[in-house]
Amino acid sequence: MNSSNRDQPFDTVVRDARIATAADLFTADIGILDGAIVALGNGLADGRETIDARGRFVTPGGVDGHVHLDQPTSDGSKMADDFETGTRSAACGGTTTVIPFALQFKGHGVRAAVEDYHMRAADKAAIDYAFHLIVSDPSHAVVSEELPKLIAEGYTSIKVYMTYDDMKLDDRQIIDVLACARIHGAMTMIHAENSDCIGWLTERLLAAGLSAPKYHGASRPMLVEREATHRAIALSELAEVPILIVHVSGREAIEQIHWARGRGLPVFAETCPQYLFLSEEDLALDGFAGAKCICSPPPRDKANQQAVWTGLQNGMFTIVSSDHAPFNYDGPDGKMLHGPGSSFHQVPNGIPGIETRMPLLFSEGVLGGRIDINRFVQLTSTNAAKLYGLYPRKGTIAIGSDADLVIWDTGVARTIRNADLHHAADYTPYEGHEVRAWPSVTMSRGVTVWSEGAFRGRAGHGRFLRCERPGVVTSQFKIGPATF
Ligand code: DUC
Ligand code: ZN
Ligand code: ZN
Repeated sequence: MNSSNRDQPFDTVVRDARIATAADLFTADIGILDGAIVALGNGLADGRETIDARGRFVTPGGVDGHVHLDQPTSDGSKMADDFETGTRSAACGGTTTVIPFALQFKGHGVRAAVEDYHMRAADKAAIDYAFHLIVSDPSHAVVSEELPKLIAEGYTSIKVYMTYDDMKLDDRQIIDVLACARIHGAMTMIHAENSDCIGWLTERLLAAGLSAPKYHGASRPMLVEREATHRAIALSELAEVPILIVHVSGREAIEQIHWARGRGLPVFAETCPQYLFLSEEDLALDGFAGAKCICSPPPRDKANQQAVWTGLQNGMFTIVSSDHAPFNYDGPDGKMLHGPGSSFHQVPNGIPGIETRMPLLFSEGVLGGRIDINRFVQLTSTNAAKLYGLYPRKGTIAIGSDADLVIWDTGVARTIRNADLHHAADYTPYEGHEVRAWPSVTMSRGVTVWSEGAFRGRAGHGRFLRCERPGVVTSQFKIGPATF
């Protein structure tokens, strides 16, 4: 890095970058002014700062479309990361935009959740952020008044749950939300697991004295996810609106998505690193340690891991998100909320992974020869920006886009250690995994937030992003009064 005088056309020039977008790979200089990319070309004049990227891949900053930060819970647990630590960790792993969830509590409004969530984020985020809305109580007032206004204001994605007593919707309620999403132009994300099957299986496991963390997997087998995935698809077909099935864990759910696409239905799919890099063996670790990997759906067997990799290769998956849902392992408000050795069904669901998402996929996906770098960019950045109405401001390297960039270091093997990560959780499920790629530099709107192995950003740099109505929704259906 070197500095020159102030009479420069650019604040920063990233020189000789091997630029990878969702479609292209080419070498050029990137000229940055006022936080945006203003020039791409060879032999650009120096900027006030020049960064030599010769021989290195430069990708758009990651858009992590599924993270939970400082999300209130109803069971007394507490997320380890707030907006400050969560976005710091994201930046250090190459992510420059996060989309966490403003959660509606039953009996309360969605707007109240949004206002509360803005207070949690303000002055804390180190990178840019938008909000999804979790709708747990789709009353008439919510679907006919609150959601339409919120969608128009830039909250254009909604998550609904088919399980968890405090959040689940029945089929009729899901249809109400989907119809609202269709009319007003929002993307609906669906957590697809059959709640009654999980309840029945859990009761039987506990009655048999089977309560160790590994039985979390037995309480939520693929059938449970497969049935709910199929039902979610059917409901979206009825409402004639695109959906995204989130955190898809294996073959049987993938088969349902494949089936839906064969019918021409606009069904999108997300998977997460835990379904590529963790398995049921991690849930079965000695003692209570398997609780570190309790998330839903659970990590499956190795054959399912392979099915998920194949889905990344053949286009079945649209995005790879972290589903960062950080709870400490030790302590009274995390995985041990009900004490060490508590039953699997009392353990808070979720694992940390916001910082490791991009390096793991670059390393095992791109450098491991499973996907090319364009597919990596699609899965980690571009497609999320498109699904959630942030493209082309985010998710690409183009003139006019925000200068959110990652310069990759692909030369050095590195072992993931929680001590080296920047989240506030007291463990990583990827402890000991070796990666061969890590961001050398992360830039958020032209500002270096990670370089030379240190966080260089600041709390409060991150801005709230109002999302456009996603093109994949509005291009399919005319926004306007319902046709039925
Ligand atoms: N679903 C999520 O999306 N995140 C954490 C837990 C869950 O069930
Ligand atoms: Zn979920
Ligand atoms: Zn989640």
